Amino acid sequence: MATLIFHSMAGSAYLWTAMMAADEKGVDYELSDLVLGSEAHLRLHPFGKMPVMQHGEVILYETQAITHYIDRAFDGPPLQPADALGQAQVLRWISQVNAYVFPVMNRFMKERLVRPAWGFEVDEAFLQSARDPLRLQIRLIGQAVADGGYLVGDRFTLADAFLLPHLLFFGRTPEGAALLKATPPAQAWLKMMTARPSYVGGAMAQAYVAFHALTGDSAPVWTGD
Ligand SMILES: N[C@@H](CCC(=O)N[C@@H](CS)C(=O)NCC(=O)O)C(=O)O
Repeated sequence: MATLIFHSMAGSAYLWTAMMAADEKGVDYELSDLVLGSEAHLRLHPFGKMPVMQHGEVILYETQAITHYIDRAFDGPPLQPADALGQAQVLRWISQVNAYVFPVMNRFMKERLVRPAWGFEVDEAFLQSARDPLRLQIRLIGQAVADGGYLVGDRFTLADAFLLPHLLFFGRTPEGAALLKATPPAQAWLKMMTARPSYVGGAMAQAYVAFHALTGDSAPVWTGD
């Protein structure tokens, strides 16, 4: 049995963040598929979200808590700086991704690519209202990674693992591709992140390639090369 069990559906962006943290740390894990909203799911996560992490007797939900635990409980490269400001900047980015990036980028990508592919109506008003926040977000990301290459400092941290799934899939939309093209540091960050062993061959990379078959979009397919 693997050291960690992630209870989740395989296509969860937050699961991929947790898996990336475990891969970066060198901790093995397995996926235990859950049925969204089932009794078993709600026993593990009272708010019905995913992923939930299990480590022996320890059960944790909320990806920030899960990844922090993985970083602190196991040997391996630290995934957060030790100094107060560096750690605060990682926390600030995780909060920024959870509060602002995820709700806008993820929904934009779904409205723009997934809903039309499934034949559902698209919320054009949302797409319009998201344009300015998205421009701001890409500008802030570009500024953050311009110096050290990573969101915080010059090495991979949990902040990068939180942002990656959202920027990666947003980059498949025409608007995301255009914003990335206009923001070379953000594009360079994506290229670097998708070359990491913790991405290549992992669940996020597989979902990313499979996504092309669903949406047929023409954005570049990051496979780590
Ligand atoms: N605050 C949660 C958010 C997790 C979350 O929203 N996960 C999504 C999948 S990426 C989910 O559970 N979606 C199912 C739903 O909202 O019904 C965390 O950090 O773990």
